[in-house]
Amino acid sequence: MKFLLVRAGDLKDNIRLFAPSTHPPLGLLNLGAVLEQDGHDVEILDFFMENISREQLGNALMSSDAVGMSFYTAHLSSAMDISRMIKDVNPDIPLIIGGPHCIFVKERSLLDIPHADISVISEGEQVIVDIVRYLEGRKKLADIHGVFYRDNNRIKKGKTLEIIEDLDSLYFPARHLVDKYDYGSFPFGLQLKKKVTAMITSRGCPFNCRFCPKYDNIIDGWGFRQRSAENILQEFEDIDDKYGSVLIVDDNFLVDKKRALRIFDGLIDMGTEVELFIDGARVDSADKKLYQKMKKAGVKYIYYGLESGNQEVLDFYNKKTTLSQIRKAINLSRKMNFITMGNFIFGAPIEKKEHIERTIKFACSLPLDVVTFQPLAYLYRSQLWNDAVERDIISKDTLFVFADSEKGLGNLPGKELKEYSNIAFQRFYLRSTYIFSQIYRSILRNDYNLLINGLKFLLWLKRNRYRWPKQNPQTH
Ligand code: B12
Repeated sequence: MKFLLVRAGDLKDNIRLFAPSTHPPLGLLNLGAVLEQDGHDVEILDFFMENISREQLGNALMSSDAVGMSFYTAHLSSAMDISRMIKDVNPDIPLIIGGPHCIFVKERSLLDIPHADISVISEGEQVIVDIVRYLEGRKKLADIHGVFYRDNNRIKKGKTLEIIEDLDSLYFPARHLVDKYDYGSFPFGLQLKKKVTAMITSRGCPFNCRFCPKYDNIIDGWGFRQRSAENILQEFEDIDDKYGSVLIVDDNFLVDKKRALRIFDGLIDMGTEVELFIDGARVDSADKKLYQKMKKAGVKYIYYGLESGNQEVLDFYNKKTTLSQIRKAINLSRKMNFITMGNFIFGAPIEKKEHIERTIKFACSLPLDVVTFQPLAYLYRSQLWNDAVERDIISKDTLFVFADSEKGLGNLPGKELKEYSNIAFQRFYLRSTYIFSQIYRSILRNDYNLLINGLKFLLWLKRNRYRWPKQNPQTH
């Protein structure tokens, strides 16, 4: 059997500091590995990486027996368009959908994508094999765990979903399936050592931040599961000579310090030249011994969810971090010469203009290399979203909405929050101390990419996306 696996999305979405094009579709690579082990051929088309024409899709469909499509809620409309195109070309080809959107909205996913035949609302590694057995006529859909499917115009449910307890039992992602794509190209900004791939070493997160739509909020028993250090090191051995950089995309890679130390010790012993980008770090993991090991093991980039420069806002988000932990972590990261990145959010329900001003000042006081500021989003099934639904402020069909006092979400109008984000970018990056420190650091590193690309990014921002407001809303 030949499977065509598709990541829905839009090339246009890649003009961002942290864009999908930087990340290979790990979910599909895991499914690809399972399918190949089961004896099938697999082709991947990634709509974030190329403009795929109807003709190109049609050619791929001609040689395929089934299609699997993965998407986030943010890419629902692209998934709708692609599904329509698929069934236009071949109305009989089975279309299976999966990924975060399906997991979150469950049977609604088949209403969102009326052309899909089966929706997988769980981890896909076991389920995809069961679906193959169904397509081979050897299994009934009703007996498969974690699916919804169509039966005579009705949506039916398979068996209750099952969680994969032992993550070490999974195959490593079939990375060769996306060899044709060049991931890790941050459109403006960082220049990673090629070739770039990603890795995930755990599923779930032990924390409960109010803005995060955790799988635990909707799936009993999802929990926090980790692969063993040994298993992870084996994967590194496998990719060592093929890749220059690895993006580690765990929600929380450093949370288990013992495991992290074992991984870094192993990488040091291996003598790998691979550079690591830790995509999700918490400031409370910062520890000198651990960070020294990280540096030795090849960590070059670290990205923190910092969220706010106000303790009461951090507490409101249930972030369980403090401002002094933030300062300590960022200082330590700078000491290690990591390219240190952080994200801040504006618009918590308790936030007023003063809080935002404090966050911008706080951000400017930290030795960060890259900062992002964004208005708070109420994401489907986050605790924040649940509270707003319970209080009848948003409907339970709302998938995504930005904080906006005009909609009863917080104290500040959405438009103003966007303006604050723009102003914050400007205030952070256009400081002479920041510019001089980046020039100095570039000379030390003998690497001018961050500087050059950062400037390009700012110029682009100014021209294309954000219109800097003439007046700082603070003074309104
Ligand atoms: C890497 C990552 C990113 C990267 C890459 C994004 C991309 N489009 O590829 C970046 C940093 C760019 C990013 C951005 C965003 N992300 Co993100 N991201 C992740 C993260 C941390 C890891 C994803 C991953 O690789 N997982 C590992 C693989 C193995 O899991 P998987 O993809 O889910 O696949 C499994 C199943 O879903 C299923 N499956 C998947 N596809 C298919 C297809 C078929 C046919 C089948 C049968 C099964 C199946 O089987 C797979 C194996 O078990 C997840 C959290 C997480 N830990 O998963 C959040 C997550 C996916 N992101 C999320 C969000 C909200 C965002 C943003 C909207 C955040 C924001 N406010 O800007 C943006 C969206 C930007 C965009 N345009 O894509 C949410 C998704 C919520 C939703 N309803 O869609 C998640 C779940 C985090 C969270 N809890 O909030 N993200």
